[in-house]
Amino acid sequence: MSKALEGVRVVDMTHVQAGPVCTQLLAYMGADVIKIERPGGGDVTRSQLRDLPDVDSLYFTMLNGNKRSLTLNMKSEEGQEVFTKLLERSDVVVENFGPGVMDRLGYSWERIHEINPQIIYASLKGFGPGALEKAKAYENIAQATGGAMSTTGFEDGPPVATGAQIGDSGNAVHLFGAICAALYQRTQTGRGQRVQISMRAGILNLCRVKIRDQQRLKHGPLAEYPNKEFGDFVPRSGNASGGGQPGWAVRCKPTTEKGANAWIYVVIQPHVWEALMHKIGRPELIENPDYATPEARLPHLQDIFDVIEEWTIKRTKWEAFEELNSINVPCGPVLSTKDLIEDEGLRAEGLIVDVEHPERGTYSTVGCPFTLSDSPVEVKRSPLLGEHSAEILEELLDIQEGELERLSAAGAV
Ligand code: CAO
Repeated sequence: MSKALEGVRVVDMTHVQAGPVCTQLLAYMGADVIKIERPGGGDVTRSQLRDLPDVDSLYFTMLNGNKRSLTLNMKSEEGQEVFTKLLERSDVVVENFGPGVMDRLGYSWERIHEINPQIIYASLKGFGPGALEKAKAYENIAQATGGAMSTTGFEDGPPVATGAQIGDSGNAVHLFGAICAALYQRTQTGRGQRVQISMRAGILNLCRVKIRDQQRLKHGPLAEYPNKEFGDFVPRSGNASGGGQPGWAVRCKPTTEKGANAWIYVVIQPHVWEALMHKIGRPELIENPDYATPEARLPHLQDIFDVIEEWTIKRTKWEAFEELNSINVPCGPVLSTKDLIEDEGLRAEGLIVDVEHPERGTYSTVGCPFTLSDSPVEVKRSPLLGEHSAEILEELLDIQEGELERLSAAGAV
């Protein structure tokens, strides 16, 4: 069966997390992704946070599946010759270097566009034009500057970064969507174009409801927030739901000694109120004027979730989930990373996948988060450093005999 992006060649200049996750999605969709890496060490994540000595780290392997690796010294003349030829024969080039790196290498957008007017040149930076333009960025810097950290955590505690890598992997998804849109437009115009995203822009997009609430503040306190007092900015609101239906995390019966994740998140939709109160054995609250309508409940949400917790604490999170789900109450157990990696259902869904690696043996990775009925994903291992150098040079660049040795001797590959 064909793949959605079959025939699309991607020159992957990305490193660390944000860029590689984007190009991994392109590869999952069938694009031929050629990862360009510095000879010797390659992507810095190959050797970061290693769990096993001398083999590519999980940090690297889980972000670079389904790609081919070509080592190329971009600071050598020969390396640049090869790179230019690659650009001529490719559809997309993606990079997430620090500000100005591509220009310093001699590959500005103008030059890339001149080399191949059909190529799509996608860049991810920390920040867009303006005061922060020249600053480098990592995940939590993006969360700090895009509105996520100031709105995450509890009112009386410090700003908190989420465990979900919304700045890196989250923005990889934004960039993936933008590249696909540019590829589609090219089918109509025949032209490539420049695609740019900043990590902060992506976080801001994900903080849309907080910017909504910032504007609502002008008209009074945010009634659905658990906070008692409001200043002139959106406060941290713990586990309150960001949507129109109130929700909260409540404790359950621990099944392990520590019970750190013995919690369930419960949302109270107006039409499940009655069934929920019957279920937890508090039918007298159904018609109580302090609780009977969604508006009446808003100032009492903490009391209501305390009452619900009196019920959940006597059940494990899965028992509570089953019972609440049986009456259509939206809820979800708080699952640990251990819960997730051991979840047989996630494996059956193709979301946790085991992959064979020649140096580290079997490792588990996260599969493609979406499915296309005409483009099945086969998750493959990440490449070893320079594993496909010879193959790519011979196949794509028609190099002559002896050329590979010359490039290698010059330190270019
Ligand atoms: N051959 C030769 N040199 C190469 C090369 C190759 N194949 N690939 C990269 N390099 C060089 C670049 O030319 C550059 O050198 P100069 O600084 O001399 O121009 C250098 O390696 C990379 O520079 P950098 O600024 O990208 O790297 P850094 O480690 O100092 O910073 C990071 C890393 C992530 C902070 C920065 O790349 C960045 O801000 N990127 C944009 C935002 C981003 O993606 N952050 C997410 C990271 S995931 O948490």
